Amino acid sequence: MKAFASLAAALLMGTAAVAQTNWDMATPYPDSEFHTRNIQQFAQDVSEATGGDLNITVHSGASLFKHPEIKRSVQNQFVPMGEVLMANLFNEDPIFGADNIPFIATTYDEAKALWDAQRPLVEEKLAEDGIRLLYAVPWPGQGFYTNKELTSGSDLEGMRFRTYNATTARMAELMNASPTTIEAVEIPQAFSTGIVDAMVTSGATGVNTKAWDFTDEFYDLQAWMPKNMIIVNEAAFSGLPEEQQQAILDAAAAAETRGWEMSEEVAQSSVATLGENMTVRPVPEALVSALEEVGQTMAQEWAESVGEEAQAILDAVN
Ligand code: PCA
Repeated sequence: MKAFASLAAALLMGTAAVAQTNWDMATPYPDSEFHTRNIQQFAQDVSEATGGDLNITVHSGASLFKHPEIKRSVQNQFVPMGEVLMANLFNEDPIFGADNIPFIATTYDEAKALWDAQRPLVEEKLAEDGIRLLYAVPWPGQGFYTNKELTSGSDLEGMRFRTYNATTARMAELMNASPTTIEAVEIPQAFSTGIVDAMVTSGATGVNTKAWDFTDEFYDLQAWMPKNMIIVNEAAFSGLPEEQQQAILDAAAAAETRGWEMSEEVAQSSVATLGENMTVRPVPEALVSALEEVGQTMAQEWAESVGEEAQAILDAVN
C-alpha cells in the first residue's frame, strides 16, 4: 500500500513536470530598451494565459546568443524563440531590408503601410527556414550622433561611423564616411576605445547608451524606422498543446499593437531627454538632401536585388 502511494505520488509529480514547459528566448537589446520591456510583458501574458504551463525566460542584451547568431539559433532549435533586427537578414534575402532605406517610410503610418506590404513576404521567407514570425515593432526614426557640427552631407566625410548592419554600412559608405558595424550593447565601449566617433541610431538607443557621454550633437533625421521581429521555431511551436499556441499568438498580437504605441511614445520622450543632455540641432537642409540622394541610390539597388515584388512594397508607401 505504501509502495503504491509513493508510486502514485511519483507519477503525479511526473505529470506536473511534463505539463510545465520552460522556454528560453534570446534577445539582443538591454532590459531598459522599450522593445525588451514589451517582450517581458509578452512573456508574462503567455505565462498568465497558460496558467503557468508555458514559461518564457527572456535572455536580454545578447547574453544567450550574440545578435548575428540569434536567427540561426532559432532555426536550429538551440533556442525556441528570439528577437532579431529584421534588416540584419538582408544578406539572406533583401526583402528583410525594406525598412532600412533612407526616406522610404519616415512616419508611423508609412512604416505600417510598408510592414503590411512586406509582412507576407517576410513570413514566407522565414517559413522556408522553419521559422514563424510572431510580431514586429519599429524603432523610432533614425538620426545621426556626432562630435562636430554638421552643415552638409560632406561633413560626414572620413568620420568613423558606427553602423549596425550591412545596409547602414552601405549608407555610411555612400556618405563617404567610414563604417564599422557595432552592436547596440557595445556602443559606449566602441566610442571610449576610439573605434568610432559618430553613429546612426534612434533617440531610444541614444538615451539607453547615454549618447551624451561620448557625442555632442544629435540630428533627428527620422530617416527610416527599422523593425525588430520576434520569431519562433515552427517545430517547437507546433509541438505545443493548441491552447498554448493560441496563448502565444494572442500575446504576440497584443505585443505588436502595444509595441508600436510604445515606439511612438519613446520617439517623443527620447528626443526630449537628449535635448536636456546634449545639443539637438535642427537638421540642415543640405544634410537632408545629401541623404535623400543616398536613399534614392539605395532604393534603386534594393529594388533591383528584390525584383518585381519590390514595386508593390514601394507603391504601398507612396
Ligand atoms: N537601435 C538599434 C537598431 C536601430 C535602433 O534604433 C541599434 O542602434 O543597434
